[in-house]
Amino acid sequence: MEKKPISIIGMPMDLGQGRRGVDMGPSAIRYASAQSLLEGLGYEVEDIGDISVPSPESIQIGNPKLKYLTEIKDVCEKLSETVSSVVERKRFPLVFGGDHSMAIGTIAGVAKHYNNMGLIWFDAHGDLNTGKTSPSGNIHGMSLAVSLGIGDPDLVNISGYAPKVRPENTVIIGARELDPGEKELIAQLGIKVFTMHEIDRLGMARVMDEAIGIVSHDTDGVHLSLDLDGLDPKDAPGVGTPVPGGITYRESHLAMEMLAEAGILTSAEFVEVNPILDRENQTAKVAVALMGSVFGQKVL
Ligand code: B3U
Ligand code: MN
Ligand code: MN
Repeated sequence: MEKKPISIIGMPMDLGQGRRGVDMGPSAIRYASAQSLLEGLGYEVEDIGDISVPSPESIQIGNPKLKYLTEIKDVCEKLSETVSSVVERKRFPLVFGGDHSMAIGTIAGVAKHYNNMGLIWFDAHGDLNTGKTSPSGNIHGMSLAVSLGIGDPDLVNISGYAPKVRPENTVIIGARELDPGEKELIAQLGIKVFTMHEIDRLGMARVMDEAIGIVSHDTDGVHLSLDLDGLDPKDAPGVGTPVPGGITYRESHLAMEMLAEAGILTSAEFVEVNPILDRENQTAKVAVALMGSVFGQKVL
């Protein structure tokens, strides 16, 4: 497989959720030696640094149903531009986060370069709320809906086009906590969701075969948005909203290895690493180990 040069971007964002610390995720992932691992696998890697994100102490929360909307829109526009310029330079954007509202920016930046982009949303949650259905007002629980063109127009129209992805090209893997409005949207849009039930019943290998089939059917690029809370909290404790009964370390590696074998990914982000809630940087280390598998690391 061709080893496309990689550009790392940090998104030290914590405005989209309720707990401080996830803004330090990019540092923790860098500290876990992401760049040297990828270089060891034979990639040319540049780190273009962090997008500048205001701290919540310096701004107002605004509308409680869409907390920090203005600032999240602004920083997602910046992230989108940076990600887009990486794609223009024929490099692979690899974004470290940061809360999952950042996916609005990452996806806005990549999807404009594809006619029909596939999307893998690896997460305990659906992130399919809107300002109307969200129980929290936290925008990290809305980022998939926004990318599908549903929600607040300021977010939906970031980078001047919408929607970014189509429901038939989207899969969710690892879901085990969905709000009523999210379930309605899944039924309405017909999004394929591999909940923990399907993972237990079919096994991760079959789930990934099916997921890869869906996101690569008639698409010309595939983005991986990996929320570390998709994993079981025993394996990835450093996340803001842990949900028991998640994807194991081994299953998640198999999923990443199968993506590497399929050779379909054109961009990726690893999000929701919260070093304050973590134990000895375990969750950032898991994120980096999974990146190794995504980029082709094998035992033999
Ligand atoms: N669905 C809930 C909780 C949540 C979403 N994403 C995360 N937590 N990480 C909400 O607030 O939208
Ligand atoms: Mn998420
Ligand atoms: Mn989640």
